[in-house]
Formats: sequence, structure tokens, C-alpha cells
Amino acid sequence: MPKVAKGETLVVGLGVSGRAICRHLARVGTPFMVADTREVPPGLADFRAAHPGVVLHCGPLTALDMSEAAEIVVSPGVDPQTPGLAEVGKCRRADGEPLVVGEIALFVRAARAPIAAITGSNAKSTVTTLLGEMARAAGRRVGVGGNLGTPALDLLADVPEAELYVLELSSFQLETTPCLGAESAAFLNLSEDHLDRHGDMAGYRKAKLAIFRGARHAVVNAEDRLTWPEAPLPAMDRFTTLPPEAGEWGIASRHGRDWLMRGDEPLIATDELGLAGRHNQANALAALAMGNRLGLPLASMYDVLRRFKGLPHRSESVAELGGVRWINDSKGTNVGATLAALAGLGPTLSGRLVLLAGGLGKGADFAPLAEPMGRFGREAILFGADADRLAEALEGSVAVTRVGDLEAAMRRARAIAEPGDCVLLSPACASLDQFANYQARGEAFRRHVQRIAEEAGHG
Ligand code: UMA
Ligand code: ADP
Repeated sequence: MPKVAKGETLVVGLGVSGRAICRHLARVGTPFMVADTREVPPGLADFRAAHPGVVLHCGPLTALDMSEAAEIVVSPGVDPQTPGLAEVGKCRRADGEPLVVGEIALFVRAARAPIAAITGSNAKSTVTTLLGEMARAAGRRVGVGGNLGTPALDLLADVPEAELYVLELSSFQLETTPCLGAESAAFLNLSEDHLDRHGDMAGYRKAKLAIFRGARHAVVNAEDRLTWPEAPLPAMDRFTTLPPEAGEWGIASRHGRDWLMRGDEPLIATDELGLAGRHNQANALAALAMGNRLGLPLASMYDVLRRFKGLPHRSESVAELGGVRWINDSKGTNVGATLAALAGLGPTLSGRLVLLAGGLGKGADFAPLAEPMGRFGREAILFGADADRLAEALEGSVAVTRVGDLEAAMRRARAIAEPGDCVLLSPACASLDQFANYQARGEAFRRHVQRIAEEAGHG
């Protein structure tokens, strides 16, 4: 049986993170070998070129003897319960640290600047990008990445003089991080996702709560107790979309305008924000609370909030045609994200929402969509693998039409939308039944809107 040599580190996975782990170990001079459960892992050619001579094992991990490995570093997509790994999951190294860790454990060991970390079922990328931009606007040398963009370990080399790291962290990454020690850690929200890996909501939440281990400051959602740490931390800020209590970050009306507030103090009017929707106002508040803790000046944070229009595919305004807004929220890949988009955009419209949804529902319960669709919806136009399950959940609350694909859904939307309405692609589902990924689905939406604009003579 092939064996990890005594004292060598084993890297599991040869995807984006796995290759970043290899680069890091090579830089710090730690001897390592690599394993991937797939016969032909995706990063093979890259790996061979970058690390000639490093041993690679492909296939089941049960066929590899790990008994003398100094450390095992698993990629986020690899379940620590995978046969072969599960058996060594409880082992400790001589220094008492767990034998099996993830890339973020290595990052914490090597980083020489404070870490601001963001997790949640939704809005991680938006808040991470906002906070990173705020730090940049304040003149800080900052490395921004993690689950989004650049893998965390690559930031150590890309931004060697960093004064701050802003990391988006998934439950998969947190599950294998023994102690993050963040200067500021935010847990934004919790809704069903990734239950196939974590078993149930309790397991999923537990993985995410690891963001608070060793943290000096927490940012949590006042409206969702499940985001709160179980043990007290040295400092904590709470955000809410309601009028805030003393010390909280929230939203309140003053002289006919809504304002982001800290306690009684108005900060910036919501109509000045580049981002649309109530859910994004919550995201802005979370970023402000973290930035404030990190000592970023309010003025430069407001500048960013005015100019940041959001990331592509997240409640992204694509066009306004004949009084109808077309919004691409293709990243709405779970029910929680679509609920936020409905509740965030619905109240801002003079007309109603035409929702385009469907795809792979990952076994989720769609019932919570019925109430906001009843309140704000004109029609739900459904396509893809789980259209029938969605229809079952929505019928009786709002008009429902089933079509074959996104393009047909958009033709139908164009026919029924009235001025003041918003056509919202927020599928509440993964895209993989009809598209390569959520980006391809969002690009298809954008292309069809462009065509509609040209036909209507707007283009
Ligand atoms: N895999 C195997 N065998 C292996 C190794 C991987 O079958 O030995 C499979 C995994 O089960 C998974 C796929 O390969 O289906 C990719 O896994 P990976 O760990 O190699 O993934 P990476 O390419 O390293 O990308 C990971 C994150 N992916 C996951 O967590 C699944 C990326 O997040 C992240 O950007 C990247 O590291 C850099 O840190 C993506 C993601 O979908 C965007 N994240 C999930 C989400 O946001 O919901 C958590
Ligand atoms: P993540 O990185 O966690 O997937 P993103 O910022 O990419 O988060 O946004 C993903 C989806 O979540 C988008 O469809 C977006 O509309 C939705 N979303 C944005 N803000 C919130 C929020 N505060 N609560 C719930 N969903 C949100």
C-alpha cells in the first residue's frame, strides 16, 4: 500500500485550494505529498509543472497509509468523514493540535496581520467585498479572498506586507479550522444549505460557529439568534433591518428618509447606497460594524457604500425597459437568498414582482416563498428540474406558469410585466441541470435582456 512518508504532510484535493496549499508548503519548505480521490483530478497539469517530483496518489483514500503523516491538510470540498480520513479524524499531533486540518489552519499559523472573517448562508461575498473596498479606501494594505476569489493561502504571497486580511469563509473551511483568532468575525445569517455534507441544520450551524473561536469581536444578526456565539466574546455588535436598540446597527426613518443608524445616530441615507434592497442595507450595516471595529474612518466607508453597485449576479440591475426593471440574482441558489431578494426588492416597487425560478432544489423546502410571493408577486414563472416542486409550494398564493427553460420564462415575463414591475431571476435553486454554473445562468439572462432591449429599440 502506498504510504505518506514519516514526517511528511499530506494534502488532500488538487482543486483551487489544494494547489494553493501545495504552493504554500513549497514556499515554507514543508515536505508534502498529495492525494485526490478522483482518478484524474482537475489541477493535474498545473501541479506537475509546479511541483516536479512531488508524489501524487489518485483514488480512494483507504488505499493510502497515513499512519506516519505529520499533518493532513484537506481541501474544503473534501468531507472529513470520507473513508480513509474519518479513521484518523480524532488523532492529534505531538503538539496536541488535530492531525486533520484545513487550509485556513495553515493560514492562521502563517499570517502576520489581523483577520476579519465573514460567514453566513448568504451575503458573504457581498460583505467581504464591501469591507475589503472600505479598507482599501482607507489606505490599508489588504488581502481579500478565501471562499471568494483568491484562495486564502495565496494572499500570504500576493500581499506580503498586508496590514489586514478580509476572508470569506464557508462552513467547509470553518469545519477544519481549530482556532481562527479573528480580530473581527461576522456570522450574517443562517438558512438551509449544504445539508448533504453537514447532516442537519445543527451540524451546519456548528460548523459556522467555529468562526468565533478565539475571536476578539463578533458581528451578528440581531434578528437571527442562531448567528450568535454560544460563549461570550470580548466584544459584540448586532445589526438589524429594524430601528436599532442602543448600540445596535439598524435602519430607521428620519424626516421622510430611511437611514442606516448606529443607535440614535443617523449615518447615511439608504437612498444614497449603490446597492439595492433591504437585504443589502443589512449587508452594509454588517460591513460598517466590522470596519468600525477595525478603525476604518466612517467617511471612507460611506464613499464605498455610495459607489459599490454590488457583485454581478447578486440582485444586479441589468436594465429598465418600458418601466420594467430586469434584475439578475442568479446567485440566489437557495431559498434563503431568494427570500431576501423578494423581501428586499418587493417593498421598493410601485408594481409587482415577476419571479423567474427553478433548477436543482437540493431537497430544500420551498414553502417559505409562498408568503412573500403572495404579497409582492404578479406571477412565478418556473423552469428546470424542480419546477413542479416549486409550483406545488406557490400555487394558491400567486399565479404560476411552467415553461421549459430560462429563455421561455423571459418571453413570458416580457408579455405579462407592467410598468413599475420588476422581473427578478432569483432561482432558489442550483443551476447545474441546465447551465454550467450560476454565472452562465446570469450571463444567459443578461443576453436575453439585451435582445429584448434591441427588439424594443432601446439597444
Ligand atoms: N473532490 C473530490 N475528491 C478530492 C478533492 C475534491 O471528489 O480528493 C471534489 C469535491 O467533493 C468537490 C470538488 O472536488 O465537489 C471541488 O472540491 P475542492 O475542495 O477541490 O474545491 P476547490 O477547487 O479547492 O475550491 C474550493 C471551494 N470549493 C468548495 O468548497 C466546494 C471554492 O468555493 C473556493 O472558491 C476555493 O476552494 C478557494 O478557496 C466554491 C464553492 O462552491 C465557490 N463554495 C461553496 C459555496 O460557496 O457554497 C462552499
Ligand atoms: P454568498 O457568498 O454567501 O453566496 P453573495 O453575496 O454572493 O453571498 O450573495 C448570494 C445570494 O444571497 C444573492 O442571491 C443575494 O441576493 C442573496 N443575499 C444578499 N444579501 C442577503 C442577506 N442579507 N440575506 C440573505 N440573502 C442575501
